[in-house]
Amino acid sequence: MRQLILSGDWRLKQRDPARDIGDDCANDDGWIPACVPGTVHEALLAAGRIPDPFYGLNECDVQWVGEQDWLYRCAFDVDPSFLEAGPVTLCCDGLDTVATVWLNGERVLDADNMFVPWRVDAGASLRPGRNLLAIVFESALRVGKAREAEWGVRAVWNGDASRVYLRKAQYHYGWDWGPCLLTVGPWRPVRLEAAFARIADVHCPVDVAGDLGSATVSVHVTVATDHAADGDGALGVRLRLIDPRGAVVAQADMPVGGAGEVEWRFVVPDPEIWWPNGYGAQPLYRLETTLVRGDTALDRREQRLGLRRLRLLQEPLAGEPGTSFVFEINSLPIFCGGANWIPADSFTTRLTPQDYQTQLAQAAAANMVMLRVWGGGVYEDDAFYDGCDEVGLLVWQDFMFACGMYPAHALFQQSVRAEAEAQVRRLRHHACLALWCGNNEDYSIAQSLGAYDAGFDGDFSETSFPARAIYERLLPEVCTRLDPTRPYWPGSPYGGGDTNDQTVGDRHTWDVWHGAMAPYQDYPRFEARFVSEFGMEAAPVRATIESVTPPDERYPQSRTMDHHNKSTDGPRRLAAYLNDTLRVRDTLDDYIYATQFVQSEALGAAYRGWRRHWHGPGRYAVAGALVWQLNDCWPVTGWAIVDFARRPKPAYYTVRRELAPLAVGLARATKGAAAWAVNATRDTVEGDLIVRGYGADGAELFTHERRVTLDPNRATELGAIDYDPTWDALLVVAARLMVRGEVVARATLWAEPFKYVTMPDPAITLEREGDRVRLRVTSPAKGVWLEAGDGVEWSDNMFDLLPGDPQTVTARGLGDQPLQVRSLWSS
Ligand code: BMA
Repeated sequence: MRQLILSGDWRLKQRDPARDIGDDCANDDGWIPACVPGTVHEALLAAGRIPDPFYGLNECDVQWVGEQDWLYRCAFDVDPSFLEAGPVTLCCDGLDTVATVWLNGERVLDADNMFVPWRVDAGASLRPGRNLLAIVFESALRVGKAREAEWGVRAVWNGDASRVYLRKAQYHYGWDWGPCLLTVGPWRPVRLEAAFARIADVHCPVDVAGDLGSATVSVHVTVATDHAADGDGALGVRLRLIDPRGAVVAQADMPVGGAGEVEWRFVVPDPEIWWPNGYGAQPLYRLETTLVRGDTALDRREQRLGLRRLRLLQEPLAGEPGTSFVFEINSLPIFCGGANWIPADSFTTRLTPQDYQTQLAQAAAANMVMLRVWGGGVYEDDAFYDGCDEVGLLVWQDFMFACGMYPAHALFQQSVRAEAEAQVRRLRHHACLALWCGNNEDYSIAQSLGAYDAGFDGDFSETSFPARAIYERLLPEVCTRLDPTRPYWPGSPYGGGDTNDQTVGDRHTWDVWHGAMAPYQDYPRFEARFVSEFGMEAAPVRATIESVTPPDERYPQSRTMDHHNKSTDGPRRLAAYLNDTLRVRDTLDDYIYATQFVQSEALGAAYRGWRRHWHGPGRYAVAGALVWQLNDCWPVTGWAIVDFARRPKPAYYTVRRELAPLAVGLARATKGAAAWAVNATRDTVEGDLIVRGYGADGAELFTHERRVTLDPNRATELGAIDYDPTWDALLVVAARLMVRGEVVARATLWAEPFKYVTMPDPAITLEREGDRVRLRVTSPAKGVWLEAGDGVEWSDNMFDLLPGDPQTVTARGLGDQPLQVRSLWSS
């Protein structure tokens, strides 16, 4: 197979509807250079035709871009030898979204799904020498509105309602954390393929035995041939399975039969097993598939395979109603601490493999085990899934539907089927992929409209929730047929008669922040079998704010700050949580710290409270917690724990501590406090629990010490810490879990709310030695936040410091940079 990637001389201009396409292409006015893959906004930005949409209020000034049609053109040369290499196919791997493609004036493709890789025969239109490819992109907004006018207005949360009619990334329409930037463009490569025969598909499901003693890789290769080339030597497929060190562990050579299907089964004894982050290594085998004719290799595919065993267990629980929702990997139940992932930029074509590596490394370093690719974004780039395979992050993969009452008419379903088949085929070989999920919150919005009758199982097209035909019929059929080894889940949240059921399936716990705006301290009681969303807003890191905020707008309630908080009543809800928790101050730095403090406390309470319910076999009452959200697509005050500039917010470190293999927890109890610890390792851990009570002046009021045994892979209750909870003098109770003399985990329980506590400045003292910083205090310090320049990797941050328990953090890259330290009561 020969390939010609059309990434060279692309031009772009606004389409002139008064001209026919030929004239418009020929007319030299108005063209600007364009990158492919890329988007119109990026080209206009590069040409200085629009301001940076992220800066200030500029988003409002660039909406016209989404209302226009745009014309791309690319002139390219084809060598005659290319045409001799076989029939030529034009491949448009991703067109956003409603596009018409013209090759030398011939209309060769009508596309209207951003998630479908389009392939059309280019033979008749292509010629040796100079060729012209033109792509017209229609305004998604206009097309959506037209379909809405024809098919009816449908309900949505977030963005313009017409979005449900377009198979386009839904967050482009604006979301409660993102700007409305209705991009258009070839967001994936455009290329020509010439081949008489090629590898059309390789399916290689892996089956690992329960005892992990062997693995079977069943390989199904589909070869597409053009019989014009028959006769000069038989077609064959060579398979090679290569171990993580590069040694060929098995190979096979097979002739390609008439149907073009080839099957082979490799059995790997004592396989190197792929484990999620924190549970072992992520060895990756390589499966090489080569299409040969005689000694000539015609085409080649390589896939990296992690050999692991995956099950989703929904079983009765001892002493609890409902059923569990446990991901079992390699016969080991795994508590899935992690986060929701959204597209890491409004313009994903700007992202580099390095961007993905950085963010995935941040997630893995935070002891996360799972990321959920959320249904309002995109099926991510290969670099994302490759990265998750490499660092051991399991992926909960939504199909791209979010917060809407989607149509389900035949044309729409046809488009969705093509999309689902293409994406399942593309992603199914990844070891990281743990679950296919039908949509995000479409059952929630349907339920809120009274349109969801869980018991109904008839013809959904006759109901006011026709999209069930997609989530409960179309998508499961595609997944079962093309990827039978992986579980499918109809939606998130889903399970039981009520999408908010706490005893079955997954749940979006928004009782805190949305809905009742419950205090974050109540998070533990909003547990569920699997919490797939929850969150608290916080401002980004100051440097990120400054990157998009004019100097005179750098105060908490400025128009620009409000514009960069997209949540419904976002600034008001934040103000409420700040008011409930802290003494409000008015500088931007105080506001940033205060919002980040509350986010840190809130997420800590949630993870700590829910992981306590990971009680062991038959009692995994809460088996996962995925925070909304890991990342951002632009600079914004929002739920992310790592801001758009990849700068971790304080909550990032709190999450990391709460998801550490060993963690300890304290909670108020009638006669003092209750303590527990989590041991996520596969070994029993012997240690010491030391619990001290301190007064505001740092005086030690009591100490409890006890030997503890922590069984593997569960939370263990460590009993009561008795003290008089009304003891005014008592400010904070602090627990340390010690193993072999080392502190492996800490927890604190403070008198709350913090706004009622008057404290002296804790006078934090720092000793620096290279990249190590040792901190100590004489009186309790809450929320110690260390800051220096970019690029410093903190081993820990945003922690509490107690007298007699100094802490040392490593700050890789700190060098002799100035260091700021602040805490809740430091002036
Ligand atoms: C859930 C998510 C997103 C949303 C978030 C915060 O609804 O699925 O749609 O951004 O909550 O409101």
